[in-house]
Amino acid sequence: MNLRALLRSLPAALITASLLSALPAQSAAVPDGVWVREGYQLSVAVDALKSPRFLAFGPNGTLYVSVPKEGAIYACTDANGDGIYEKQFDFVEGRDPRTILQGMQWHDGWLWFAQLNSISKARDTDGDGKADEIVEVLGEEQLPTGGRGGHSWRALLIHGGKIYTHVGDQTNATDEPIDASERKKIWTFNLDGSGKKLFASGLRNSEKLVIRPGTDEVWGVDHDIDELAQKWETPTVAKFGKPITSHNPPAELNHYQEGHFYGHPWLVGKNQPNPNFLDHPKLVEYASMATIPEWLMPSHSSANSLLFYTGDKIPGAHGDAFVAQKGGWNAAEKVGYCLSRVYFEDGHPWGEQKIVSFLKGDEVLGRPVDCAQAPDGSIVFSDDSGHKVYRVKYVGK
Ligand SMILES: [Ca+2]
Ligand SMILES: [Ca+2]
Ligand SMILES: [Ca+2]
Repeated sequence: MNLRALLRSLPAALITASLLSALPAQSAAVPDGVWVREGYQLSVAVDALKSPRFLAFGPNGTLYVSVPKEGAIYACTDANGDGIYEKQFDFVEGRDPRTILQGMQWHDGWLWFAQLNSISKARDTDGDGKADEIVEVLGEEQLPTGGRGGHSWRALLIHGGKIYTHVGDQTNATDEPIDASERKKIWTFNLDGSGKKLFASGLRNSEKLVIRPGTDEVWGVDHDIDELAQKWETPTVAKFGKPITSHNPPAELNHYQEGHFYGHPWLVGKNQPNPNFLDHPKLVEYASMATIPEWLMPSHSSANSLLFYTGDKIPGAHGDAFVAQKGGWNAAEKVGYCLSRVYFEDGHPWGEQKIVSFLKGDEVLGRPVDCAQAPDGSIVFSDDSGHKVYRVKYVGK
């Protein structure tokens, strides 16, 4: 543990962000055993953040990192452009950690950010780098929350004069009429918080929504269901383990379209019935309505976030997606724990390749949460178990 990490582990009352930022920058090392595809180089961009989650670049190249456990958004700057963000300070602070600060996007001079119970926008009007004007655009009474429970991360996307937001299923797979809950859906609002409208339904948990560049298409990755075959596996789990659940269902890359339904919880992957609902009276009706995923990823990879690459620093990658896969607990052999590249052609994915893997055999060396394209054409991604933001850069073979 380096000095910054040690300080971060102390109670907040004992240490301030300004003291941390006064320390000299250190280039922390990538853990031994992290695999990186040939041609790419991995380094630590920001070290010793407490479980960093989501990332957004500001118009001046400042990297904003949401740290829900501290109720803070850090601004991180890299003055000399070496990819090490040597200065970190609070841009927004003092939000209730229980409201899990999540999605962020810079739009029209404001950093928009989502919490479980609000969507707000913040800006710095006096140039000291800290937000001094914070406006709540949507409050708890207007937002689709549908009560507390699991999968409470709130996605946020601003595009085309609309706010897009989503909160996932409150349980693993809640069987209730489609209209019974505002969860498992994408909703849109006008930028002033008016005009609430249903956009899409049948999602399980899509923590980030993005626009495919040059289009108005909304895309996201959706977490797969846990314990899919528990009912059948439980009696023999000591002998056989979970041979069905370990490989099912797939994680999904979806193109979310207005008015469409995405199958959860009754259908998984490409309209495979969830075996727990084989007798559901509407199973086939739901299948006839459902839009299947554009791309499938390994079961329990916990594909958590994506970006579309618009740079020219990674050969052939313009228009491809990069996906942060946190990895899950439910597969017998660990899967995910990686950053992957999903190849696109004519607006559709056709292949996938790991770029960075944090699995060293069965050992987990990191859990990628969110990824973002840096202004210099490199990619940064957060690791909320290793408390770092990494940077991956194409250097050629
Ligand atoms: Ca630097
Ligand atoms: Ca300020
Ligand atoms: Ca689906």
